[in-house]
Amino acid sequence: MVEDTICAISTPMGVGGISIVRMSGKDSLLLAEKIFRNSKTKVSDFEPRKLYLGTLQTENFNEKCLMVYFKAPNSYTGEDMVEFQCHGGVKLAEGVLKELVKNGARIADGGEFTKRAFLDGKLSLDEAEGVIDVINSESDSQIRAGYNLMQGKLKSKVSEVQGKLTDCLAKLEVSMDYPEEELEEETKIDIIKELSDVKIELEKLLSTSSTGLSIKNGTKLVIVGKTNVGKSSLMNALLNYDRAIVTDIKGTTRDILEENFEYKGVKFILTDTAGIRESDDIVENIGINKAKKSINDADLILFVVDTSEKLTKEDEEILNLLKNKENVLVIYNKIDLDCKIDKKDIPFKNIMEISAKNEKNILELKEKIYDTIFDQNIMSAPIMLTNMRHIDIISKSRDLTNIAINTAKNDINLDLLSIDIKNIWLKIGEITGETEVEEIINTIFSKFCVGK
Ligand SMILES: Nc1nc2c(ncn2[C@@H]2O[C@H](COP(=O)(O)OP(=O)(O)OP(=O)(O)O)[C@@H](O)[C@H]2O)c(=O)[nH]1
Ligand SMILES: [Mg+2]
Repeated sequence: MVEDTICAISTPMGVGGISIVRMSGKDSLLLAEKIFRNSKTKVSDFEPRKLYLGTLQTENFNEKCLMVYFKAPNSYTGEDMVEFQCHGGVKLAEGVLKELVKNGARIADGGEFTKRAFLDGKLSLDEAEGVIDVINSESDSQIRAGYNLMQGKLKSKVSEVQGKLTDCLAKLEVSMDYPEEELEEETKIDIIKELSDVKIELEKLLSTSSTGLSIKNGTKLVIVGKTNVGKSSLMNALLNYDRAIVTDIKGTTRDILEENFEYKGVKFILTDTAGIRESDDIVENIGINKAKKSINDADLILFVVDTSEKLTKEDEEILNLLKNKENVLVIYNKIDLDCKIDKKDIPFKNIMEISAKNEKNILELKEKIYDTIFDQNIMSAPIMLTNMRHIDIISKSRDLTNIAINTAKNDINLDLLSIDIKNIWLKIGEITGETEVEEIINTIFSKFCVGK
C-alpha cells in the first residue's frame, strides 16, 4: 500500500463545461474535509459513491461544486478516492489543485492512478494498456480492441495457457516422484500433446497481429500514379471534401498530402503523392522521390491509371517499381471517358474501375480496400493482438514452446523439460505483469496522461 495521497486535474486543460479534480490515497477524505462544506452532512459522514453539492474553499475563491467519495477498495485505484466536479476552466481547476497540494496532497505523475490500480491488483498490466488504448483511440475499431484488452480477454487467454502449463508441470512431478511406475513415456506423450495445443493457441493469436497493428496504428493507403491521372481527385472523393488541389496541369501536386478517414470503424491514413514523371524541376523531383519512397510504407498501394489515354513509359516505370509488390490495388480512373488502354498490359489482379471526378464507384472502392486488407475471420476474432509488447511476448512464448516440445521428443531428462515449461509460463506471464520487471512497468505507465 502506497503512503501518500496524490491529486491531479483529470479533464483536459482547456475551457469546458466541467473540470474534474481527483485524489487517491488514504488521506483523501481527510483532505476533502478541510476544504469542502455541505450544508447538511459532514464530509466525514459522506456516503461513498454519492454526489454531494457544496462549497469548496480555496485561498482565492469559493467554488460551488460536486464531490463524490469512493471508499477503498471500491474505487478505480483500489484506494480511498475523492473527485470534485467543478465548473470548467483552467484557472479554476488549477486553484482547486493548488489548495489540495497546500493541504498535503502530491501532484500525480502521468498514469499514476492507473499504476496504483495495477499495484493494488485491480488491473493487470494488459488491462491497464487497454485503458490507455481506449483513451488514445481515433476510431471505433481501436475503441473495441482497447475495450477487449481492458475487459481482460487477453488476460483470460494467458491464464488458460498458464493453466495448461501448470497441468504439464504437475504430471511431470508425479512422474518424477514415482519413477518405478514407468509413467515417463506416457507422461511425455501427454505433455507433447498439451504443448502442441498451447503452440496452436499462440499461433492463432499471432495470426491476428498484422490486422491488429493496422487497427491500432491506422491503415496506410498511398495513392501513386503518373501526373494527371486523377490521384488528387481520388483523394478528395475518398475524403468527401476538397483537400487537394486538382487541375489539368501536369505536376499539380508536388508534396505528400496526408489525411485520415474512417470506414467501417477503421482509421485509414490516406496519402496523395506527386505524379511520377521525368522532370527538370528541383522541387517537383523532391516530391517524386518522396512519392517513390512512400510506396514502401503503404499497407495498400492505390495505383491510379488513366484509362482515357494509352499507357506511357511513365506508367511502365511505375509498374516496374511495383512489380514485386503484393499489396497493390489498381484503380482504373476516368471510366466516364472512352477506354484507350489494353488492360492486359497491367499484370495485377486486384482491380477497381472508378470515375473520381464523377464520384462513381467510390463507396465500392472503399469496400474493396477494406476487403483487401481485412480478413473477416480475424476482424471478428475474440482477441486481436494490437500491441507490440504483447506480440513480442507471445512470439517468444511460441519459440519457447517449440524448445520444450523438442526437449520432450528428444528423450532428455524430465528435469530439463520442467525447466523449459516453467520458462514459457514466466514469459507469457509478462503480459499480465505477473512476472514483469519494474522498468517495463514504469515505461508503460509513463505513456499515460496525468490524471489517469
Ligand atoms: N473525365 C474525368 N476527368 C477526371 C477524372 N478524375 C480526374 N479528372 C481530371 O483530371 C485532371 C487531373 O486531375 P488531378 O486529380 O489533379 O490529377 P493528379 O493525378 O493528382 O495530377 P498531378 O497532381 O499533376 O500528378 C483534372 O482536370 C481532373 O478534373 C475522372 O474520373 N474523369
Ligand atoms: Mg495531384
